[in-house]
Amino acid sequence: MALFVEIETPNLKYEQPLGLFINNEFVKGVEGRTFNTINPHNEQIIASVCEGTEKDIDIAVIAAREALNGPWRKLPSVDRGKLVLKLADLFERDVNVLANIEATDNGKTVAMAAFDVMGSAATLRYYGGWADKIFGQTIDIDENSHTYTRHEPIGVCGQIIPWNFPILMLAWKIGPALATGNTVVLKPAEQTPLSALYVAKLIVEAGFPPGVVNIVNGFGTVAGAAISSHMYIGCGSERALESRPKWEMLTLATADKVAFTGSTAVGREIMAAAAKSNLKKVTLELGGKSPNIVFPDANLDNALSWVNFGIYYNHGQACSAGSRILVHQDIYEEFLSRFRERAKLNKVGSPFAPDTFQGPQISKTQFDRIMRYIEEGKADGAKLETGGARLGDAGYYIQPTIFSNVDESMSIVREEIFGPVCTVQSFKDEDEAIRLANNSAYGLASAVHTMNANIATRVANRLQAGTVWINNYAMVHQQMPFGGYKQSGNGRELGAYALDNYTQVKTVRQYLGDAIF
Ligand code: TXE
Repeated sequence: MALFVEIETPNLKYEQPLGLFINNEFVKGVEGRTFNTINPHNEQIIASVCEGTEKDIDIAVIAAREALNGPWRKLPSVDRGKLVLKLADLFERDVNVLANIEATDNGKTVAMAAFDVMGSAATLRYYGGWADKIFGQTIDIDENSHTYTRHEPIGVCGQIIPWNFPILMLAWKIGPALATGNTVVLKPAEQTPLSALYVAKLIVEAGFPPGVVNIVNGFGTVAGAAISSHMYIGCGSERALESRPKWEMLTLATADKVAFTGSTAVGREIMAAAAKSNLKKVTLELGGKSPNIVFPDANLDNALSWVNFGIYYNHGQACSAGSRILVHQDIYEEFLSRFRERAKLNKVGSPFAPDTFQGPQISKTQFDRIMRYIEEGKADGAKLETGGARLGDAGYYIQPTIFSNVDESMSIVREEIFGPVCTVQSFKDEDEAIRLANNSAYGLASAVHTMNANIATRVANRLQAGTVWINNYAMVHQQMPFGGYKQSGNGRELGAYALDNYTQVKTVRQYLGDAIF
């Protein structure tokens, strides 16, 4: 098969790499397998890309290990930072191409995709700036001691990302990993393999040494599982290195990690695989069922806009989607009828039409899953306020959907639907709002809308969630840490906090006196 193909979108033509990206080269998989990626707008095949399997992961891990022990480790931190900054520049230069790839492969609008690309560039630039500002502490113990800490890279980092924000998740993952001196084996989601491969070209152009970033497309249960159970992302793979001398196996063995964004179910498997293999470090950014709370004194126009945006942006395919809307009983009826009208105004259609707000869902699997939840909601007795049906007969389009008359026994209230579907419930006071909001296995995000600063701060303090937005929703920024309470994961992405995910602390104590024993 060809390793490159020319792809034409409604706006431009570009050259799309199709291979696995290992050691700065595009290659075929060892087993020669390929898989198709589908355009969710028209259900047509866009391209056939190389599929990596266990053997390719092994090769990529060795490439990453050798880069780590070779040129990457020797590079001064300021030069490491320059490479990440250069990559950010290239993202911005190619924003148009990348946005067109995302719109075609993922189905999000070109405008939202461009926003993601610019956000990715900003993330890389933020972490590029950190590269030469990472240092430990000097610890005064006594006159005869010189004690200090070093914040060292963890090593080879496996990174497994989802399809809802393909390029943004890539930047969130590689930015802090590279800035802190790690090397990477990244597996994009099988639904959206294309933008990461284009980024691979930019990685070469930026001047990264071979092996620092490796990108292996493939399926979760094959390539993804090979990463999380890898003995050499961590230590000691017989399989990967059986032909190598023992001393080299030991040199190559350091404690590494896997970082994952995706479903809570797979997060559990990844943690178990890490535990069963070599206790590699694990960070997880998982699902959510985030509450969006509206008090009666809120600016209702603003609150409506944020509630609408909070659930329907990215077609409801956001881990932080505000899918449980809690409204004070005094404004419940008014809010619900205005929200219903507002949701109907959201333009659903082609990602390439300039006025589209909501594109198709990512895949047939996700489309079916969302429709199943809608049917379950109806069967459980929830009231369908608007939507609830497929739109058109080609592409995975679903109408913006609102359910009322729900309670916590229903799956549509408890489980992550990951589509343009939300529930609206009323509450009578602050305590009830908090009880409903926190009654979830998840704890990723939340929001409160009120003009009363005391209520806002009290509620923010009591919400069990990694992020609380006050009078806004989904405003994520590269400087703000993002991550989950409860079963929404562990570790924090973005901000200075993410540096901790990719460094380990070494303590060095030098004794300056004579022997004491
Ligand atoms: O996710 P998966 P899916 C949630 C959301 C959605 C549901 C299912 O609720 O409806 O998950 O989506 C890789 N070992 N989120 O099935 O399977 C897979 O190849 C290692 C929330 O698409 O979790 C892909 O790269 N890796 C979410 C990635 O995991 C495995 C974003 C995510 O896929 C693997 C996406 C395995 N055994 C879905 N199985 C968020 N937090 O934003 C799969 N993968």
